[in-house]
Amino acid sequence: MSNAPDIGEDGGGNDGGTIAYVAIGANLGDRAGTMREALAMLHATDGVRVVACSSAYDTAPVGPPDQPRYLNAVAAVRTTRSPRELLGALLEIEKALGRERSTTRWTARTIDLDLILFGECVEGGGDSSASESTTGALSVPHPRFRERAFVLVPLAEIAPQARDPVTGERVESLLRACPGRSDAVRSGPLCDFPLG
Ligand code: A4P
Ligand code: MG
Repeated sequence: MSNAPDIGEDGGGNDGGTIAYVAIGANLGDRAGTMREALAMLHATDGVRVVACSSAYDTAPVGPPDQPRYLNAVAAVRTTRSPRELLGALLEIEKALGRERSTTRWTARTIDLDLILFGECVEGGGDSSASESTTGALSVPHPRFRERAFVLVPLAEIAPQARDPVTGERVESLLRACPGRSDAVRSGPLCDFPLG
């Protein structure tokens, strides 16, 4: 079951914060356990509250072959932090949970936290497929989220009406156009603490 309170369609906050969406993925170790720890750490971050979380979905890896299947989910957070500060917090949580980066892209990982949408913010290649990911510079919206079923399926569960500020498309419409959307298998609830 998802836990999806009323999140404003415009991505703005109704109490001074901004709604942002964070994709959570793992395909090494105790996938669900590490993802739950990441969620709890996100919720405990100054200026960040998890307000909704999708179910976890079991998904086929996109990228190099011969890596385990992923568990994926998306959390909605309300935050008073800037996009860069939020990304910094995500990177800190990944590090604390033992994420090791490979020089090869899209390889197996214990935890991956990607900033998908930050209100209506468009920054740094959010509208291109550039190779910004290796530079560490912020790109929001995440440049590949429109083609990733492992992001759009859980995102559509909690925020079908959220809008991509680059294309103006709603998440539910991006999902309808996304190949592989029916391959994500819902595996159960993820968040194990009360939200809001
Ligand atoms: N960075 C810049 N903007 C952002 C942003 N909006 N969110 C920088 C997150 N990071 C951002 O990240 C590399 C650098 O991007 C960071 O230093 C950060 O400062 P990374 O986590 O090492 O890169 P990545 O996750 O391997 O690649 P990418 O391009 O962020 O993610 P993708 O495209 O989502 O691919 N298959 C399944 N089934 N499920 C998955 O979750 N994930 C990937 C990652 C591949 N295949 C997958 C899955
Ligand atoms: Mg990442």
